[in-house]
Amino acid sequence: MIPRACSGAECTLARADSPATKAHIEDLAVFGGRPAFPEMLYVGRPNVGNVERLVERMRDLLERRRLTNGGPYVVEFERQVARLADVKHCIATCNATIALQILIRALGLRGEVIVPSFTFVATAHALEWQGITPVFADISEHNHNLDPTQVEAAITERTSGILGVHVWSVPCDVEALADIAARHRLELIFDAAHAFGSTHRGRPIGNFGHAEVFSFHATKFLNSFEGGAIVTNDDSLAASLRLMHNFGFAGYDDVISIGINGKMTEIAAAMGITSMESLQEFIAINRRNYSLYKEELDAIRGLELIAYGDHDRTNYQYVVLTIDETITALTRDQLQQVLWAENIMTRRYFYPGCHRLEPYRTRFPDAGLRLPRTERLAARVLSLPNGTAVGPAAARAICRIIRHALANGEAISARLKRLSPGR
Ligand code: T4K
Repeated sequence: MIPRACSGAECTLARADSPATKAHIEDLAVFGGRPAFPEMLYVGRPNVGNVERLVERMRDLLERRRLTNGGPYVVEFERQVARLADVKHCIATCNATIALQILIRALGLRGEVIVPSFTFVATAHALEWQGITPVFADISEHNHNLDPTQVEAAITERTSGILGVHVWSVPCDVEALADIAARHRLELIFDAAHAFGSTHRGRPIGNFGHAEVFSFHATKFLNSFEGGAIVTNDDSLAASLRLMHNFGFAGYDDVISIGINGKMTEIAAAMGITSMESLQEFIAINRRNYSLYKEELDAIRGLELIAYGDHDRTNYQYVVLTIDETITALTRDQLQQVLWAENIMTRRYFYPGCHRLEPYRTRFPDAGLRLPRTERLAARVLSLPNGTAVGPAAARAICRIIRHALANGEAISARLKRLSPGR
């Protein structure tokens, strides 16, 4: 059920006397007009569930004086995540980056692991941090995920695994990747940071590969302030992961293997549980906004909105546009400049691709040659605000500004170039 309460930007817009109407290019804030939104509208604005319930839980855990180390809220959160993902085991962690590192280490990955470059840098860093070389494979422009053919072509005698990412919660081609992994005797794991609550052909994400990792960072549609989880159906892997995320402690005074501190705190789990109570509502709002963006922007030549497959359930968090500037006259970066001036803080996820960030760009200066689709996509993507802070009026207003900007692409582009000739 979508709450009726006017939320964040929606209220702001209503108060602001239809400011989003931009009849002429002079009305655009980038040229001195009044910004459409008096307050910033962000991609990644956290969804917050029932504040009273959260405060109750916080008071309870403070009164119990149980703040971390596997307290009752973490145990309950793990149970809920495992149930929703329909997996045997869930190990909650302090974030997804540490979760990936623990998983990589527990599986004994070494040498090279194949990953997309079109992902958040944490995916590559988790490998590099463990002394493993991330080998970037190109993606499919259709679903923004690893292209299995490119993965197979990147396998060498040093390859020990494949780390797929379900970017935007769109499932990877898990069947083809599983087939490649089996034929080459490689480990297959997934960075499912975006994909909590999503399914692939009716099976919840969490069930693919040897294990998958979720993120519950503040910017994810379901958050625990900071947090992550590793989920798996492998009993013995789960036991190693559980040990590893708590220094290797098997009991009081008994450390039986190397470990790290990757534990989730009780307060994070309390937030996670509170968020879980609103999960359906968050997805409904995301979906409503996504449909609205699609309806308003779909027909525009040169723009494409990420498609979510009909047979899969998804959380609809990411509203990702690709802008083909050979058609639109306005570049992606110029469109972002226009929108930022209106206080619409779009993001260029995932620009410029991990291979163009350090330490990878120094180590693999020619990687881009093997990643033409990643390069093309990274230059075109723009994420639009979604979530509970975006009401339908705000989403429509954003679309009107985008349409207005693109309809006047040539004039706006020329004027922006005159304003800042270097850009
Ligand atoms: N794998 C993938 C595929 C990922 O996308 C991520 C994380 C990971 C792994 C690692 O997961 P964690 O270890 O974080 O659990 C943000 C997030 O920090 C990051 O978690 C996320 N992906 C990534 C896509 O986005 P930044 O550097 O872009 O964050 P930042 O600080 O610019 O925030 C983004 C926007 O969100 C801001 O414009 C404002 C808004 N925001 C943010 C926070 C934290 C708020 O309004 N309130 C807030 O509290 O990385």
